[in-house]
Amino acid sequence: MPVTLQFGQYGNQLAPSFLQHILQYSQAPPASDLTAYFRFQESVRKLIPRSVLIDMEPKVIEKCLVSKKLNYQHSQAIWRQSGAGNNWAHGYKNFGQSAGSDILDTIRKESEHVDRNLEYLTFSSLAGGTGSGLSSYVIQELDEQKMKITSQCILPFMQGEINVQCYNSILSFAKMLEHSSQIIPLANDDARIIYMKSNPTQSKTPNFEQMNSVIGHNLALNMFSQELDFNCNLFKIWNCRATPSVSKTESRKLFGIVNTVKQLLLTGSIVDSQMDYQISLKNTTQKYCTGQIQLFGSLIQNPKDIHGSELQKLQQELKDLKTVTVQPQLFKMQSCTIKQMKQQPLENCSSIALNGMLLKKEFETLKNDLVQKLARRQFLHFYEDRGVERDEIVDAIVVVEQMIKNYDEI
Ligand SMILES: Nc1nc2c(ncn2[C@@H]2O[C@H](COP(=O)(O)OP(=O)(O)OP(=O)(O)O)[C@@H](O)[C@H]2O)c(=O)[nH]1
Ligand SMILES: [Mg+2]
Repeated sequence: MPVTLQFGQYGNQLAPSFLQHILQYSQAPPASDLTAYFRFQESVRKLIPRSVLIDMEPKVIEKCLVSKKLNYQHSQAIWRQSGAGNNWAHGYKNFGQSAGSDILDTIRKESEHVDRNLEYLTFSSLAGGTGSGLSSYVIQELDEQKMKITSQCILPFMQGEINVQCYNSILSFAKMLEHSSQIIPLANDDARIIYMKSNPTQSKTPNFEQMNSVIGHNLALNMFSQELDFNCNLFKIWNCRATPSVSKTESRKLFGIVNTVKQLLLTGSIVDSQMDYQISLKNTTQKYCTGQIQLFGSLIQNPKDIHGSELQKLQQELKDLKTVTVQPQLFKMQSCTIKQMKQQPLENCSSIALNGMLLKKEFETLKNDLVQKLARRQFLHFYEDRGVERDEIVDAIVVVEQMIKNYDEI
């Protein structure tokens, strides 16, 4: 049962969207057990999230606390008066030291409400200061207590966002690789693409709230009724996909969903519209360790239905994919489970969690940028001034390089 830890601006803006989608999908008939992410608090007679809200500036947390949508309690929140100014070292070293014990205390109190299978689900951005740095501190401490941690993080826009984003992202991600059991990275560029492709009439770029509704839907569909569980130290990275990619209520045919799932696997695409349908098993280059696919919908229950046979076809094809012998033999999936679900959060939909390195290009860009900046000692003093030495940064680069190599060698 996960306690949700919301770090920094991203964590405290995204987690409410995720939890609201969990509520919405869990209430689809037949109602599934809500207690994973929520608990009933007798004193207020309300369902409240099993969450801890952490930020070093007050603005975003105040918004969470006054919102009536999720009933967050003041006792679940820890904040200070000014943030970490996009500096991982400030979050990790300074705030870790000054606020760390208060934060761990609040986490401990929330955890006391969990009576079985205590674990943690963290939300943070990689590029900021508080979320990236302070979450590194906290997951390190929780790992020392042998806790299971799943970390969801957002990669920055690759163009022109924060000039030290390569430092913060690589330092923060390396800590996740070291201390979390599994990581669910998503990219802001991808969230923007999904939103824009799904809303072709809107010409303006989406704001964070709109992007968070895309991410919240995706994560909730993947996580409201299944546990991502691979438990392998070398391969910790899950890429979540959803079809439909945005939470629309329009009815879809299962036949279309099954085909879309197949093409999402073959292309590695993040969005289910305008995929490249030229890509087939013969010319794909995707490699996965494993995958977990859930198909939701009423039609699945009738095996005689034409859609039922489509489903069997997908199952057969996925089985074939595991032992595929086509040339060039590039597509690889060592194992994959497909679950058919009776719940119906939306009318026929699917969640797809793929253990693979689908964000390789983005991580390589961040890593190479950091290597170059470090060689010129550019921005290094921001980190050294706060007690993070060059060697610690080099170690983080090596950890991320090793992760990329592990996936290359599948
Ligand atoms: N998708 C999405 N990205 C966000 C949101 N808020 C911030 N980001 C991204 O997160 C990164 C900045 O990190 P923040 O979470 O704002 O930073 P913080 O943890 O509050 O840390 P400091 O403000 O530096 O103390 C950038 O890459 C932003 O694009 C959000 O609500 N949604
Ligand atoms: Mg902030």
